[in-house]
Amino acid sequence: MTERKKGLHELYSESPSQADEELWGRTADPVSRRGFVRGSGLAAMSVALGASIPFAQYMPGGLIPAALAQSDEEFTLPGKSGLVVLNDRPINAEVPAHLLDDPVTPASRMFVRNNGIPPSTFDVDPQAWEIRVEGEACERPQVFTLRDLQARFKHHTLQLQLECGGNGRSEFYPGAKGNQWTTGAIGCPEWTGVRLGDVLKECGVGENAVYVAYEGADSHLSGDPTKVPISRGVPVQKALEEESLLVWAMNGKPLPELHGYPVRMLCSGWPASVSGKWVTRVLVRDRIHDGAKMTGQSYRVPCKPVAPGSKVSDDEMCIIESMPVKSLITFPKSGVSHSLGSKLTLRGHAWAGDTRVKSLFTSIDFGATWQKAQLSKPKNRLAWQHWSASVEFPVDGYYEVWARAVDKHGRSQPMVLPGWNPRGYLNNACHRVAVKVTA
Ligand SMILES: Nc1nc2c(c(=O)[nH]1)N[C@H]1C(S)=C(S)[C@@H](COP(=O)(O)O)O[C@H]1N2
Ligand SMILES: [Mo]
Repeated sequence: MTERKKGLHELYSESPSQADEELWGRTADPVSRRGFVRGSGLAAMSVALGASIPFAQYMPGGLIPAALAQSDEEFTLPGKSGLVVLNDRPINAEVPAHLLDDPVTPASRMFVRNNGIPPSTFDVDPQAWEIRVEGEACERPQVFTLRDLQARFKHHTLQLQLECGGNGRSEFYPGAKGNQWTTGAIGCPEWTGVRLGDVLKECGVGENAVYVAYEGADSHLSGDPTKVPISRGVPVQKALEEESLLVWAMNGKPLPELHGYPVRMLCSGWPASVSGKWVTRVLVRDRIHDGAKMTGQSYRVPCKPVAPGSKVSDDEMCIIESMPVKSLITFPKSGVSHSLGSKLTLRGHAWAGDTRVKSLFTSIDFGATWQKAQLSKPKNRLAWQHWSASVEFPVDGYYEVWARAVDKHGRSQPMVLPGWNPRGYLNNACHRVAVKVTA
């Protein structure tokens, strides 16, 4: 089962049009590489899906039907349930969309992304954990224990989204190396900690301050102690935002080991790689931070759009800042059967990097028409928003429900893949689920 699904993704990532032809015998437009399902290909696809496709004339080619695209495979990590493992060294696991239905993501449903080997923190004294705040632009370098942070600064609890910059990578063509995230490297738990800004101000942010970066206690995959797995940061203005925190709790409990116990940084709305786990140092830099995975092609996209497959030199790559607008359909689970004549409730979440989602639309005809959904306000800035809708289907058959969010500035999720980039970041294409409507 698992093998077949992986095979399908591989087939499509190598060549979507060829995959279409091999699987369904349909031909795609050789210029745009996008065709529409027709003829015997349509019949073959309907057989595989077990239903006819009423809106087939709008169904783009080169797209794995959602009914076949999503995996059910389960993997167990301590404290996790239902996560799909993408790699076990380092541990990386994502969450199937239907398991992200909770308004506040429980720790058991939070994706895990490690660039190195997590430190063994099971028997550390959390209160005595030390964080050094220093750097060229830090006026009064200091060491704080977690106990100091908790005693000296005001506590804040906020619901904040965390999304890996590479979430959605598996869909890019040509493909990019790295964890083949589908849609599940996102979560929005509630975090408790102190404002990073309060701590920084206590240490004096010099006029020459440019960036604030973290270092963590994890070690490099090679085992070489002189190498750092990851050390990233954000411009000072982002670090000083009210929602940028140093947190010790997730949903009212101590941070789980895999999520950075006992203290992590949290700068929500930007690639989650800026939210350092197991933080040991906070650096106030007088330049753009140049730590591991800040330079070269890491967490960068071409400054100007490029053709898929292009080679882009390092000096033409720009650091990713805010994540783009995006949404998930968390109910129903892809592949459900629904009886004709009754309404189907849909729901999910939407988020927009460091801005807000203005509206959310759903479609049951591959984006030919869209209906506006109900959308909640975020619990606080940088929390995801919940949406719900109810749809009726005209006849029985195979449908895909698509969701499309639009942010405050009018920027929409694309229906096809957004700007190709060498490392496969920022895929915010519409999420879709398969629904089989039975008479
Ligand atoms: N110290 C440290 N912090 C880190 C990482 C890491 O490997 N080491 N990975 C980053 C990346 S790329 C992501 S996507 C998030 C993942 O956070 P999570 O595992 O809590 O979901 O942590 C970030 N912080
Ligand atoms: Mo990430």
